[in-house]
Order: sequence, then C-alpha cells, then structure tokens
Amino acid sequence: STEVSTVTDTQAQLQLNSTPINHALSDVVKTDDWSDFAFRPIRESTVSRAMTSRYFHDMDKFAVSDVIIVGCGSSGMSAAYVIAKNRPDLKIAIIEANVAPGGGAWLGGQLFSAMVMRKPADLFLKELEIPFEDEGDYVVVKHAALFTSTVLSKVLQFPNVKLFNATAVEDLVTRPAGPNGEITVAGVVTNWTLVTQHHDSQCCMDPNVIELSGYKNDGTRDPSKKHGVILSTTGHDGPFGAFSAKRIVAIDTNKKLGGMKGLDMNNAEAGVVKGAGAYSGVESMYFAGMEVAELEGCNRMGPTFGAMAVSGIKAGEEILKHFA
Ligand code: AHZ
Repeated sequence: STEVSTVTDTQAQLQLNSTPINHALSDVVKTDDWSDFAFRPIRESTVSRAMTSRYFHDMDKFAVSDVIIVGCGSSGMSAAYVIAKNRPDLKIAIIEANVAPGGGAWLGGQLFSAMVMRKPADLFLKELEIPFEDEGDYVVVKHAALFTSTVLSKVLQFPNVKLFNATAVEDLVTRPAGPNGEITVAGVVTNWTLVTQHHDSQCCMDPNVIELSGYKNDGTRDPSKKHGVILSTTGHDGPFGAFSAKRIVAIDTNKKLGGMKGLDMNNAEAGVVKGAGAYSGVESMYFAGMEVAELEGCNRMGPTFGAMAVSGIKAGEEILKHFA
C-alpha cells in the first residue's frame, strides 16, 4: 500500500508540474526543455542600422523643436507630460545630461524608497494612475521609482516627444529681441555629456545645436508662426544643475542669481510653484522645479516632491497658453 501511495503522490506532483504556465512565449514554446525555441535570424549591421537610422532621423526631425526641455527630472517630466498630452502637434525635445533620466526622483530622500507629496499634488498621481497611501494632508507613493518610471513611460510613449539622454546642454542660442539690448533664447547648444565633461582635457570638441521653431533663415522671427520656447528644469546647483539659471544671469545683466536658501518645506514648495513659468528677463525662457529656487532665491524643500510635479504642470500650462 505504501507503494501505491507513492505512485499517487508522484502522479499528483507530475500533475502539478504540468499545470499550464501562461507567458508571452507560451504559443511558440511547445517543449518542456525549450529545444524548439529559436530566435529569428539577424545581421549585426541590421541592428546597427536599426538604431542609428532612427537616432539620426530624430536628430534631423528635432533640429528645430517647438519646446526644448532641459533636464528630465521630476519637474521636467511632469511638464513634458502636460504639454505632450495637450498638444500632440508640438515637437518636444527633452535633453538630459545623465544616461538615466529621472534626476533625483528615483528615491524619496537619503536613499529611502518612499516618495512624499503634499496634497493637492495627489491629483496628478491619480491622473497617472499611480497608487499611493493617503495620510491626510499628504500622500506616500511606496517607491519613488514607481512615480518616476510611470511618468517617464507615459512621456516616452507620446509620438511627439524625443528624449536625448547622455546629452548635455552646454549653452543657450540667443538672438536680439528689441532695440534696447533685449534678447530672446532661440535654441540650445548640445554635446554628448562625456564630451562636455572632457573639454578641459581635449582640444576643441565643437557642439551641436537644436533651434527653436518660428525663425526665418536670416535668424529673425517669422511673424506668421508661434515661436518655440525653452523650459529649463535642471535642478539645484551641482556639476550640471541650475544650468540655465546661471547662464541667464550672465546674459541678463539686470538679474542676479537668487541662490537656493535653507530647507523650509512650506515656504519652499509655495515659492517654487509661484516662481515657475515664464522668465520675465529673457523672452521664450521658462523655468520649473528646483532651478526656480536657485534663480529666485527660494528655500529648498528636501524630500517632498509635490512642488516638482506642480511647478512642472504650471510651467507646462503657461507654455500651452503661449502656443494656443
Ligand atoms: O541630470 C540632471 C537631472 O536629471 C539634468 N541636467 C542638469 N543640467 C543639465 C544640462 N543639460 C542636460 N546642462 C541637465 N541636463 O536635469 C535634471 C534635474 O533633475 P532634478 O531631479 O535634479 O531636478 P528637479 O528640479 O526636477 O527635482 C529636484 C528634486 C529635489 S532637490 C530637493 C532639495 O535639495 O531640497 N528637493 C527636491 C524635491
């Protein structure tokens, strides 16, 4: 009888093992040991061409862009989402110096996972269908990476958005905009970030440019068209951060860099949202996120991200009004 029971156990075990497992390849793999599995054939040069042809097509397509977003952190991504969702006809180029887009929003703070957002920023999370715990005045996303990966995936799926990562903005293209020395920004100067980091060790490695739309061949504005804009969201000062804010005060001599002040969550988040949007000193230039704190001298807020999302949304809305 012991033998019979063993057979029954083994049969039950086999039964369990043969429970169908559903996955993407179930329909093509029909053997237990995957001996029938094979990839389709490919040439190495085909892979190379698949990448390069698309990259250079995109460089060509976005050489003139309607919106150039500098920096792909939480504020830049939030702005890109709002602009791209509302205006699928605008060409939006996002330039990110890092290989990994997302800026500081992969962790909540001090390498901790959870991301805090003060209400009403939870409305943006609801729109993006990002789950959170409701703690009354604030909400918590279980991992900052869940926020960042979700916004990023939505932004990247818009056909009118191109992310150029591992690419640094090295300067702004400027043009005269009035009789009294007024200027407008008309594009960005770009380079591979690895090149940007080595200008002091190699002889001249010239950059590339992305121009804003709405200009004629002689560099003057085409009055029949809405001109493009730059939104800078490069975060607070650092090796790359506060890039456009620092450049703009060198260009606009009436403006002094405010400099980010000490941590005060309530004042910082209100200040950054208030200061987000069009920069009055230089036409076509917009700011959001922590770069606003550097430009205008707001406090920092530390690890609470509501103002990053909301300042991006606010700047995005102003840009949409410009194109309306
Ligand atoms: O790599 C930078 C980052 O991903 C990128 N960036 C900076 N300079 C650039 C340049 N060209 C291209 N010259 C550049 N890319 O900009 C991104 C900025 O993202 P971030 O997350 O640092 O900025 P944010 O303002 O969106 O979010 C700030 C989050 C912070 S910092 C903070 C505090 O210190 O108190 N608190 C919060 C919530």
